[in-house]
Amino acid sequence: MSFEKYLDVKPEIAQALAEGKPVVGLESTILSHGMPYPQNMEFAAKVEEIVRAEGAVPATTAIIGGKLKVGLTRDELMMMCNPKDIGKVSRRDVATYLATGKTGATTVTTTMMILAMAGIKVFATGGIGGVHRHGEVTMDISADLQELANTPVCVVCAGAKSLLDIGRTLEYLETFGVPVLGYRTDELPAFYCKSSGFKLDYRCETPEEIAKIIYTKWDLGLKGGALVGNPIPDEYALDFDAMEKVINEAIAEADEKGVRGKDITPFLLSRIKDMTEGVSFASNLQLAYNNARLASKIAMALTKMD
Ligand code: PSU
Ligand code: MN
Repeated sequence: MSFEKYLDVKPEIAQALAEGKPVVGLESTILSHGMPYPQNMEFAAKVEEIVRAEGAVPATTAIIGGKLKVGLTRDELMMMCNPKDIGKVSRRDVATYLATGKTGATTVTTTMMILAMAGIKVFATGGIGGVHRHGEVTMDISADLQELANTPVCVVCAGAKSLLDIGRTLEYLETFGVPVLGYRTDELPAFYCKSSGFKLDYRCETPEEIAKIIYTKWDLGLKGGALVGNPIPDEYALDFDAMEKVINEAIAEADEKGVRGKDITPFLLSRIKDMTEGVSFASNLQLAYNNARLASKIAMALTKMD
């Protein structure tokens, strides 16, 4: 057994890690299945630039040619933006994609897996998966939550969309021992909206405070990751009730069409974008940039503790 032979770490990233410099992981499902083509191409390049501007090295992950890629070339990055023939890869799919050489975009789950193998501790995304509404009946619970329970990566997100059952998502994380930290907020943010109505137990005011908590967790030998909820900047935040209406409509449409399993999240994301005529997409971009900035600062603070 050895995962190293499957791992392909870009030289720039390997060097940064060897020198103890900050590296920030980024996922590719947000490109392939979370954002529309071709607008996602601009996002893919810009989010990496933002990490660099903060003084960290970006590491976007994907599965390409039988390898777990840590860091993509410009061409690979652009290839991941065109969802044709690119699968959405969760933990259960990894071995199949590696063994068959298929190209796969990594979700929060698989990005965490690959980052942990490479020794990267901080990861910026948009929103995580969670317990779906009526998840207590359908058992549709994102593998992202189990990964947070088991894999030592700190995930910076803008909370979870209210297309999920946010309350049950937090209950699940509590059961599995995942710290959820609010960055300058008392509530878990709801992606496009600054607050969800669900209180968090911990509010942190600085990236250093967050770094100290996760450092301590791992120093103790506790397994698993941590989740940071970073609210969308004021100027891009959308109205909760207005979004709720759109989301309810999108869910009803998914039910009617019988959309199931791993197709649900991408279906809802794309319907929400169309129904809000792109306003929600502009917010989506900004919250992801905002998370990349905070993740870079946390990664920087962590390098000073190690
Ligand atoms: N939520 C978003 N945008 C996304 C995703 C979730 O707002 O792009 C993606 C992430 O890659 C996440 C995945 O890990 O969807 C969760 O999918 P599922 O619900 O099938 O577990
Ligand atoms: Mn699911």
